[in-house]
Amino acid sequence: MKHSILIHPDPRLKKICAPVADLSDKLRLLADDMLETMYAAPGIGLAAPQIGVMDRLIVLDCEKEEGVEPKPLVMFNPEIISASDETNVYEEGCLSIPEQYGDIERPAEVKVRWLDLDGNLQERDFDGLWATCVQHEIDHLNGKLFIDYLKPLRRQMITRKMMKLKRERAREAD
Ligand code: K1U
Ligand code: ZN
Repeated sequence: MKHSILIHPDPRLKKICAPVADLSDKLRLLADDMLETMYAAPGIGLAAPQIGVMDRLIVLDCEKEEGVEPKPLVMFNPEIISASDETNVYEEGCLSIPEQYGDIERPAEVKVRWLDLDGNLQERDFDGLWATCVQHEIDHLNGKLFIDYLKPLRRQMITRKMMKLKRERAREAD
């Protein structure tokens, strides 16, 4: 089932999410729903709080080449266990902040540990867009948005635009 994506500002996008204690079929179904929601958006990542679920769960698929098999990843309780000194700047977007972009500097390579759908611990190095995306999604679990890295004035401008967008969408739904 496809879910609707929360738009900034929303208090749920500012909260720290709780670790997942036990993997259940309900959580596996939620991960499936999140992948469906991400692909439909379309996006390359999605974090549970973006659909109003305050669990530490993210999904991502940064394989953008057409005709190539999708490479979905589902991560419960993801943790960055090391990060490179070398950094990368990428023009990031966010499904919770539609049509707004910003150049964000982050570590170029990260090692991430997480629980997979079978409850097995996984560890893998990410670079390129995968590294940027996994850091962006883990930030969501800690109530952090890419605009929090921007200068206050730019952040305020984007927030005002989003408030206007939400008012317009609410009026259309009436
Ligand atoms: O978390 C999110 O809001 C999803 C976001 C992830 C992200 C994008 C760019 C850099 C870091 C993290 C998106 O997927 S925005 C949409 C997007 O980037 C995209 C959509 C379709 C094709 C390719 C990219
Ligand atoms: Zn985002």
